[in-house]
Amino acid sequence: MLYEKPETFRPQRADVLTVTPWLAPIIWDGSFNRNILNAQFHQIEVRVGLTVFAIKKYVMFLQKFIETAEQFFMVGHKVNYYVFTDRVGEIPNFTLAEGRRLVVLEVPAYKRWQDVTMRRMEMIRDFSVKKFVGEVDYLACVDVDMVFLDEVGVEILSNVFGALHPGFFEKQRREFTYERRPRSSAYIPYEKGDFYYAGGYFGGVIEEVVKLTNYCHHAMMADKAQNMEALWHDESYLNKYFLSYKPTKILSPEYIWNNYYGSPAVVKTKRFLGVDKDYQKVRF
Ligand code: UD2
Repeated sequence: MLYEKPETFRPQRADVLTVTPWLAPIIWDGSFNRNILNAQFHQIEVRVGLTVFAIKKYVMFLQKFIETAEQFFMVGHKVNYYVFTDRVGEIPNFTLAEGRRLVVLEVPAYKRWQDVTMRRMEMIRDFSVKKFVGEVDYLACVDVDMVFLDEVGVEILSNVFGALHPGFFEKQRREFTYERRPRSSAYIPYEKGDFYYAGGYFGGVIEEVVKLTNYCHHAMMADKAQNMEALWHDESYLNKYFLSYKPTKILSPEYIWNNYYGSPAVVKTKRFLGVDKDYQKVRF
């Protein structure tokens, strides 16, 4: 394969931070060569699992999610879609490309929407240990009310990764909506914090995903035992986890955009976009 030599004195992106102080790359468009990465990951025949929850009415988002994932997610690689749902009978049939399969996992539906989103941690942990570990090398765990608009490939893969929340990547520490009550297990004081990570995107090798989800689930249960729930639910606990256990790769907000935040110049492509939804209608 032929490609341009990397130039020591010419950064690939000079307008954004592309590496953290703990030396984790931050993935922005133009900062990597997908062909080089694909060749590396084909050599190890990487297998990627994509977990997604379609509980109750959210099953309506699955069709577009999978159709667009077939166009843009890990094209050319082995992919297992793991669909967690309480409505097995409503999962449409999909025609998938070679090397890709969809696995439906029947799980209970919690009554409150907050519990639906938070309990994802426990379910991902449990299925990782009993199933995913033997089937895939990496997991990416995302929201379902999303569509892929551009390529999301092996550049996202790393030991443990998170994504910058589109609403906060330009903000200061004090403006992050971390949980600020010291009693909560998700508590982060105002003088701490690196980034504000989106709840709807994390992943890594199975062992790391088990560590992350187990930590978050236990933190949630500890809060529940004292009648507390962190401000932004699973997202708050995820942010707490990443403060102590730094991600080894961070995805720019291209990977979890929402048009509510407009189109800033640094975001050169919107790879994965939130679908507008009427919260009242879909959650209740
Ligand atoms: C944000 C986060 C989300 C979570 C939540 C916590 C992003 C893009 N999203 O989204 O990950 O941290 O805040 O408050 O960062 N779900 C169902 N059925 C339901 C309710 C939820 O399947 O009845 C699943 C579904 O996969 C959905 C996810 O839970 O995508 C998160 O719920 P949401 O999309 O309603 O949360 P939202 O938009 O507040």
